[in-house]
Amino acid sequence: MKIAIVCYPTFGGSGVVATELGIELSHRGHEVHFITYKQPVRLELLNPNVHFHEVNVPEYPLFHYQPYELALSSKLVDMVKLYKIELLHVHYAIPHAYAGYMAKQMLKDEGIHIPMVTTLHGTDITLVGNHPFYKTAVTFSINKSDFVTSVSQSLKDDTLKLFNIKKEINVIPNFIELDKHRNETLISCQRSVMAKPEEKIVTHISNFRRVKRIPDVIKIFFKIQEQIPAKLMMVGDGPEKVKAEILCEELGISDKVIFFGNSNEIDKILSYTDLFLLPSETESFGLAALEAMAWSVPVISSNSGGLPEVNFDGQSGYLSNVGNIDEMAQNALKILENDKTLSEFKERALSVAQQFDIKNILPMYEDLYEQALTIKL
Ligand code: GMT
Repeated sequence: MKIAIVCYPTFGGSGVVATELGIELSHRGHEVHFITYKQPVRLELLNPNVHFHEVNVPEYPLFHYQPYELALSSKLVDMVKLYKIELLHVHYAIPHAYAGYMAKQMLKDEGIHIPMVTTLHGTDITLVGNHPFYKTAVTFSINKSDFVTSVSQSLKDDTLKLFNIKKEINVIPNFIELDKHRNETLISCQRSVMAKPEEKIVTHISNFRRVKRIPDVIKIFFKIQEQIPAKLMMVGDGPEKVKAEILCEELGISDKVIFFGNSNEIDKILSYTDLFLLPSETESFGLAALEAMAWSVPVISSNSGGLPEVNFDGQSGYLSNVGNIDEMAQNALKILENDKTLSEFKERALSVAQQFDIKNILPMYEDLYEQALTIKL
């Protein structure tokens, strides 16, 4: 099958999911065309089934806002015609479903019918898409998609609650490539760079936006390090990072916290991590938690959104109400203080992650694509 994938190519979870999906589809013989404004971070281009087409948005002084949707829909039309692409898969509704619909209409005018699958990821529904300034167009473009998927049941429920959706929403959870984790060689990374042998390693990875509740991460860690020797790895970058550094200084724990910024060495960091913290305000899925679990890392998270669908309470970690820092710290210590308990949690975290192995999830997308190709447009 010839598939075009549209996504945000940056460090966000939706771009990671779209890229990993495209790569795996290419390994299974599909021809995959990434149509994005930059090369996706995890994309491997030395693969004959993977193509990358850059969406350029030329600047012009008249434009206060650059017309990205226009450039994207134009590029989609041109690439569909040039490569005889059979299906569009757009990730993140805003504005990709809208641009995809425009491309479909332009192609229809030329007698080319192409189905579009839209995957909803989270903030395109819960934070941004729901804004009154976007809602009309987001509702329209979801309803105009031929197939709609959401990454969790919780996101599906939110979508149906917040928008007037007439389409069936198929839940296809995010996934992880477990083989990659097993085969990874870690020789170049030394645990000693991060912590002393007696110190437990606690990690948080995100885009440091308010929704991640970064101050909670620091405060939970503060309570952990009061009881046991520990270090905190803060991986990622975003608006809350400077405030987080200041909070560490105020709490007198700067020497116990390493801020990595955006890192390409996430796997190495996770391979030495003992506990992952994700106390988010909301999280449609929590891909970062799953990535940690794939490295046998238990997770302390909030119980909001789709997190209970990924992090199983008492098995792969613990869940608490948003903002309940005391309980999260107590649960963290319950896991970390005893080596036997820690190793049991590590084992179970991996076994929960195995349920989300790409091998189990990818056929769900392939089935949907097959159905999409057979519908009358
Ligand atoms: O909001 C973000 O953190 C980024 C966003 C994205 O689109 O990159 O993440 C959302 O999609 C991820 C991949 O499906 C999910 O794992 C995240 O839970 C979700 N974020 C939120 O719902 C806050």
